[in-house]
Amino acid sequence: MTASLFDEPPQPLRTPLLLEPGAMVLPGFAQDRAPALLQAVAGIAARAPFRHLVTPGGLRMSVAMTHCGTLGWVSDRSGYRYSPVDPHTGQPWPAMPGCFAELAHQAAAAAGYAAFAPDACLINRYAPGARMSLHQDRDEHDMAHPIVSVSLGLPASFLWGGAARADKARRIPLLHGDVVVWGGPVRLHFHGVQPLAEGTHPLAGACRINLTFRRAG
Ligand code: MD3
Ligand code: FE
Repeated sequence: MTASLFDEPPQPLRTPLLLEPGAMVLPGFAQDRAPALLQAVAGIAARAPFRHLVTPGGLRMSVAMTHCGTLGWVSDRSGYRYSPVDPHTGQPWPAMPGCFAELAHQAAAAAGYAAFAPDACLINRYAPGARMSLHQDRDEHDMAHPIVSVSLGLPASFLWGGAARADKARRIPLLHGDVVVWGGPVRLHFHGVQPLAEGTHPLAGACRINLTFRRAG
């Protein structure tokens, strides 16, 4: 008997995918640049260390965060806001590396957003067990700008909800090198990340890194 196409195991869909109008998945868009991106993350973290923010309600977030760009997202008893200074060091956040800005610009353009120029990159680090509960990103100044997210390292199960917190959420796998562009009608949708499964990634080790590029100011 000869081998046929139908003997192949089913492959996951790895072509650009419109989750819904405004949410475009670009599978593997950042894969070739992942080593350079991870190296840049290490350089940023050497100057602005990863830290676990405490919510205004007093809860320590399981995800560790740092930032680069002219603005970074901070949290304290008075609430969430963007700040030009890292409260941990008293210094400005590290500059956004050229490879970051270039990737964000190219991914946004591929999803139909011309001239996206982020001024902030939030860097999330998930260890096994870390999660992000359903929330909206609403601290940016102008919601007309999209958000570009880049997943690196261990895979995650992303929770994709709707305009209301109670809307049913879908689970979307996000793998190393995947990029998603979120904007327009879904810019204020609820979303989250399920607890990260145990594992070790050849480049990133026992963690997942997520970059979100924003126009915050
Ligand atoms: C949909 N981060 O940092 S990235 C966050 O994987 C955040 O670390 C998640 O949610 C992570 O705020 C998800 C995907 C993402 C980012 C921003 C969005 C999806 C979004 C903003 C609006 C709608
Ligand atoms: Fe978010």
